[in-house]
Parts: sequence; structure tokens; C-alpha cells
Amino acid sequence: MKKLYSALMTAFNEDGSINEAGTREMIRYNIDVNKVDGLYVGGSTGENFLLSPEQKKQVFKIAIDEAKSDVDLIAQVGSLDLNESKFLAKFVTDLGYPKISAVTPFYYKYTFEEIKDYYNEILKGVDNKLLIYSIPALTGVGLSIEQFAELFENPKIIGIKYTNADFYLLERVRNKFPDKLILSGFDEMLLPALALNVDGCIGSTYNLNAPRVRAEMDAFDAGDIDKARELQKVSNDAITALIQNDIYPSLKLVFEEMGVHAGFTKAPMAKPTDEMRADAKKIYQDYFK
Ligand code: HMN
Repeated sequence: MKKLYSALMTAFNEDGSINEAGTREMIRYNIDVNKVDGLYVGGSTGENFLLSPEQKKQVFKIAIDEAKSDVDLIAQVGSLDLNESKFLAKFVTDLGYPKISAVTPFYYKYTFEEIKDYYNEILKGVDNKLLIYSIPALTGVGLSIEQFAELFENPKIIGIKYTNADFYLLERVRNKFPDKLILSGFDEMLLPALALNVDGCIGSTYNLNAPRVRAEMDAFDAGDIDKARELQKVSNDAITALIQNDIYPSLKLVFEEMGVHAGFTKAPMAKPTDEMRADAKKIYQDYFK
């Protein structure tokens, strides 16, 4: 069975502090209504790279306190400060997170040796399993098949969150590492990723769209490719509308339409305008009502 994970959003108050009640509501919605298999906590969708270390700890605590062991939890601990990543890896492991993940180090240009050291350092002394978070479009860091192989020499590195439109590389990676966990990260490209036999997916739009995506995955498993394609088309219509309306604030506005208090995005992300609100209402009515 392929696994469906929502990339958890963080609800913020207008001043950028964390809105705990709203964040808990989104976690509950994902577990109780969306019936996801797991949550990816502290990823891009959680606006994690805009948070202070204290706020990151707060989100990690809230998520596991609310979700308990009802669903699988992956804590993204990668950061520009390696010491912070090491601290957070230990922190979430002590809280009971069964898996961690870390984005490839970004902003500065690192050699592959530096990237490898970063992962091995994060895992040193931490009894947990890690998924490499590969998202070249945002980090500028693309790993080759040989580099993935070298990273996998560390037995604690169990897979990849693969947010990349390079399907040639995905096919090579899937076939070279049949036992590794590969979770696809681009929601709009789920169907081709399923065709290449990924183990599941993690995405931002699943917060709203999980039931349709589960139906697509079931249709795919049953060999009904026409139905899977039709569902992917509707999802992509919704994703296109969300992206055109600024995806992170829009996801939250649509959540609000559903009665879930998703709060604000964190500056410098945009505060919603009246026009965005009107468009979000339409997206809700067209795709999620
Ligand atoms: C996370 O780290 O929060 C995500 O899982 C990121 C995820 O891959 C999303 N990517 C970005 O937001 C950059 C996608 O779900 C993405 O939002 C979606 O495919 C629409 O493009």
C-alpha cells in the first residue's frame, strides 16, 4: 500500500507567533477527515525556514502531542545551522518521532563531501532513521545517483523525499535502491511518480485534497489508469488555481472556508488581500466543497 502524507502547515497569528489551536485543528483534520498515513512536520509547507529554533521546537511538540502515534510522523530538521539541525534531530527523537528528514544544505554552494558530512553529523549519536529531502528547485542542490548511493552508505539514511521533476533520475534511483523509501513531493506529478513505483507521496495540497488523491492511488493500484488520470486532472486544475492565487496563503484561506482555523502565513509571506479571499472561496467551491 502506497502511503499518503500531508506536509503539515503551521497556523500563525498576525504577529508571526504560532497559533497552537489552529495548528492542532489542521493536524486533527488530516488525521480524522483526510485519513492520511502520516504528516511531514517542519517542511517548506510548515514555513519552517522562517521559524526561530524555539518556534520549530514548539511545532514539533504540538504535532506529536496532537497526533500521538495515530499516524506516522516525519520531522524535518534540516537548517542552515548544522548545530541547530543536530540539536533538533535529538530533540524530536527524544519526543518520539519515528523518522526524521533533512533538506540538503542550501544558500551557500557546498561540495558533496560537505553535504555528506552534514547528513552524517546530524545522525551521529541519534537513534533514528532519516529521509534526504531533495528539492533542487528551491535549494539549487541536485544529487546524482552516485551521490545518493554514497549517502545511503550510512544505514540510518533510509530514503528520499523526492521533490524533483526529473523522472529519469527517479526511475534510476527507484531501480537501483528497491529497498529504500521514496516519497514523491510534487503533487501535480503524482501519477507519473506512481508509475515509477514510488512508495507514496508527501505534499502541501493533500491538506485539502487527500480524499481525491487517495482515490487516485486506489485507482492506480487497481489498474484503472483512466480513472487515476481523470482524478489527477481535477487535482491539477485545483493546484493550478492555488498556485495562481499564491499557494501557501491560499491553502490556508481554503482551510478557513472549510471551517478549519489555519491562521496567517508568516511574513514576508503575503497577508491575504480581498481578491485572494474571493479567489480562495471560488477554489473551495469548485474543488473542495
Ligand atoms: C514540504 O516540505 O512541506 C513539502 O512536502 C513540499 C512539497 O513538496 C511541496 N513543495 C513546495 O511547496 C515547494 C508540494 O506539495 C507543492 O506545494 C505542490 O506540489 C504544488 O506545487
